[in-house]
Amino acid sequence: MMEAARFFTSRKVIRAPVLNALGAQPMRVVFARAWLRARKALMRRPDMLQIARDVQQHGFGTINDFLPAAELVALREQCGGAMAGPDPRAGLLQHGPTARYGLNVDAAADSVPLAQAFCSRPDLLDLLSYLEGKRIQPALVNRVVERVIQGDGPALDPETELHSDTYYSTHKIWLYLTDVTMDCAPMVFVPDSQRLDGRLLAGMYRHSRRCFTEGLAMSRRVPRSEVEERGLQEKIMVVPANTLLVANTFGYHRRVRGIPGKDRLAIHMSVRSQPFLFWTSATPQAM
Ligand SMILES: O=C(O)CCC(=O)C(=O)O
Ligand SMILES: [Fe+2]
Repeated sequence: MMEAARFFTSRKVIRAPVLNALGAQPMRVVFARAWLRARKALMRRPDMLQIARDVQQHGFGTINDFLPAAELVALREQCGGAMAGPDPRAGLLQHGPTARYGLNVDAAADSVPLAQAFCSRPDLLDLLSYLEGKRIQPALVNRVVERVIQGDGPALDPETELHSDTYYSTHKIWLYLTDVTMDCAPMVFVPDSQRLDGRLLAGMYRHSRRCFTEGLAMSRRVPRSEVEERGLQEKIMVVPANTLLVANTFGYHRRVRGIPGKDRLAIHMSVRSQPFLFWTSATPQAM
């Protein structure tokens, strides 16, 4: 019973070597995907149907010129101002030399009301709900103004390593407020890497077994050989400001190492729900 309960958690890997040896991890991957499909079949289709299809088929989708130009300018000014300091309420995640600030749009609604309004758009919540196959409550979405600043030095930014966030489909949205050039560490996504096949499942199996012996709690790092063997190729998300990017971060992704001092600014929404339930948990922890 205990063992079965562990199978159905949102933990990245089950801490039970026997279960892992028996292939519990690839089994969870297959079950979680099948269950997501079944839930989605019960959902109303979202208004943003084309990008929903792109994410379903290729693991990601983009929309250029998402907002009217004047709205983008106002949003960028407000968010840029709040992050310039940055606002002391912004949380800092230091990834090696890279500083990632996230200002919660609800906690800082007084300084970034436009960002809060953006994150409350019903069309975006409907899109997230459809992709997750369950009604996503706004309070359970991690909604931040995100500034990623490139630092100096030899340390590794772990997010520059190709990885898959967890063992089930999980979705993130960015609206880039500034142009994303090579210098400011664009995201890289491997189209179609979210599809299930034998090589992916074998990689998940090996990772789950190593996790226990090597004490790894991290998202699975994906070897280059796995990308090549699957016939896949990276796509670098160099995109102009005002691009909306939606990704299933079960798919392989990373960010490029940029030039020290360069940064990018975005509004970011993410959700990490319980894969086997019809509802989301109250822990919007989603790296
Ligand atoms: O900085 C990025 O674009 C991607 C970071 C990442 O790996 C993630 O958000 O899951
Ligand atoms: Fe990630």
